[in-house]
Amino acid sequence: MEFWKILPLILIVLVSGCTSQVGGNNNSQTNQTTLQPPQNTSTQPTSGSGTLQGQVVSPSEQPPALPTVHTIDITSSGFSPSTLTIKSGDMVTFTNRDTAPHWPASNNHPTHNLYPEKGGCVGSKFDACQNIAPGNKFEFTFTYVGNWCYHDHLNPSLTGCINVQ
Ligand SMILES: [Cu+2]
Repeated sequence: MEFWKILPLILIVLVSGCTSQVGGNNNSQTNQTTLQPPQNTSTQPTSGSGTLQGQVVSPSEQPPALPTVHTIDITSSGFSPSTLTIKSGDMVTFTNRDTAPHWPASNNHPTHNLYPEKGGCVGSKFDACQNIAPGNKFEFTFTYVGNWCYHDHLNPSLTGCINVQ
């Protein structure tokens, strides 16, 4: 009779033992879960500072990425304006407003080698290298600092100068 009284106690001890083991596993998982948030917290400030650094870098890169476009009209009387001051990296668009073709090109005629950037059809790359028909444009970006004069290759008496600073 005493064994039947002790058996429930034994079962309770066994069950509580299993429960304590499961609880122990839960506690260990809880400890692991508790360790992760500090890692995430330490990661968030790092990504935040990275975003701040990106914001600091991009404004310093924007000014060179925004070149100014200047327009020079070509008429039968020549280039207008005939003298223009720009900054290095700016683009100049030569627009033919005449009824006849024109051909902007770096001085000096006919070698066209005053502007130092190579790669043109004759000398300098600052050269339309063809007739610009009425209404059409010739675009060129100036990167070399200096006073670069040019002419109309079809009528060399028409001249102008671009001062690149
Ligand atoms: Cu020429």
